[in-house]
Amino acid sequence: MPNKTDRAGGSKGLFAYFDENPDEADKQVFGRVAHSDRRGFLKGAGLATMGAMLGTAIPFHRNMPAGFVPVAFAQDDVLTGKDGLTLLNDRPVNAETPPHLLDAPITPNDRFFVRNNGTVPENTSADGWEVTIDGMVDNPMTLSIADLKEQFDVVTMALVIECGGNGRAFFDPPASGNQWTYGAVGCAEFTGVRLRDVLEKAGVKDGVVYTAHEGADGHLSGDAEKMPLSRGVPIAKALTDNVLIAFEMNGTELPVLNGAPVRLVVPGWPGSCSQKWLKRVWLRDVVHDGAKMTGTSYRVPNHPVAAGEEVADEDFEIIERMPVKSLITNPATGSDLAEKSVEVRGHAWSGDRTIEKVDISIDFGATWMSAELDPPVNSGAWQNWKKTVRFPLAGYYEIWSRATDSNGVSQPFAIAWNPKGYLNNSMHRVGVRVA
Ligand SMILES: Nc1nc2c(c(=O)[nH]1)N[C@H]1C(S)=C(S)[C@@H](COP(=O)(O)O)O[C@H]1N2
Ligand SMILES: [Mo]
Repeated sequence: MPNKTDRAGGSKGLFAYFDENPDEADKQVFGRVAHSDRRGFLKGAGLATMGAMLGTAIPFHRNMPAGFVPVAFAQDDVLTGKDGLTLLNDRPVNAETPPHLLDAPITPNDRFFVRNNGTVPENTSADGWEVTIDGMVDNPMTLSIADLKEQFDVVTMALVIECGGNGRAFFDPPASGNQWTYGAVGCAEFTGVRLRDVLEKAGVKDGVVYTAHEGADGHLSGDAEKMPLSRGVPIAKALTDNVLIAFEMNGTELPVLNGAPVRLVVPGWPGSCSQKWLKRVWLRDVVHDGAKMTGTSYRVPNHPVAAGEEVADEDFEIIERMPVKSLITNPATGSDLAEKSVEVRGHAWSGDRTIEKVDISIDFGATWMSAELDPPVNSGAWQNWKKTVRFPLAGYYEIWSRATDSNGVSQPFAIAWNPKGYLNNSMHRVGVRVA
């Protein structure tokens, strides 16, 4: 098997290469231009060539999601330690989890999605790693991971991280960026110390407005002066008691792709607030203006806009809490069900709020049934729900789920369009055939 990364555009990454110059990329990867579709095999065309590369046919190719790259291809090395994730981009690495692989109440490390904006740091060893707390504090501090463990209460909490762009794939007109469908979300048990305790020890000065987070990852350009991502949160959010500086995930060290050896976890807010490979938390007297804090990044219009409408820069506001949402993790979409009844299961979450109810429909929303809903195991965790559903006849059904949160807000049928495709919390629909 040739080394695709070297042959197809060096450090650029296969996906970028196919986007920019599909014909040339096809030629380099396959030795000729793939038939028909100019977008190359990664976009779902060129299955014949994909099969040829594998040296065999792909009988179930119809089940392969768009953008899916067989793990047998060289790119699997960018997803080391991950199981069944769909790679959306290889540089930076972005991979989501198919909903049925998120069925467990706690997302295992090998199924936790990956959203990188830059390159993974070369050294992610806990030895010698330090996190600096500075800016508007009385006592700036530099702490090793051992210091964090010794000087502060160590807590374990189940916390949801969801990318602000989860669901972007369904926007029309399309929004640029990673085409996440459902799986840029997970809920893992994180162990760490409360950011609040650390900030209080450092002494938060009057007049602090915002945190600014910095990580050790590199900018894609290779420019050491540039950061791929540096976001922050209002100081009040940083001081809530479920915001962690985490050094373990599900009882073991963090996977490198998920921010080893230490990351922030800011549950309920866009995943981009949860800085990975954390090096610094800087307290500022202004709203942080780091990489991906300004322009259209993680910002949405402050008034309703029509699909495709241009929005002026001053009309954007920073996304804070994530909206109410639910996910059906059983059955998997496309399933053939042998029985006329099935246990429908999934999770639901809503930013800083709790979920009050989850309703299920199998008749395209005409009637709804309440699911059994568990309370969150702690604030910031998603809630598990289940409902055994009986289908009256054989045939095709869609199972829809709709969560309602503690403020009485439910998921919409349709997406409120915004230019960068954030915050799509429309109902999850799963299609099944009943025998
Ligand atoms: N240092 C750093 N932290 C980061 C990012 C990044 O690119 N660099 N991506 C952010 C974004 S946009 C998201 S959605 C989450 C994803 O966390 P995960 O990759 O562990 O799933 O990490 C956030 N933290
Ligand atoms: Mo994100």
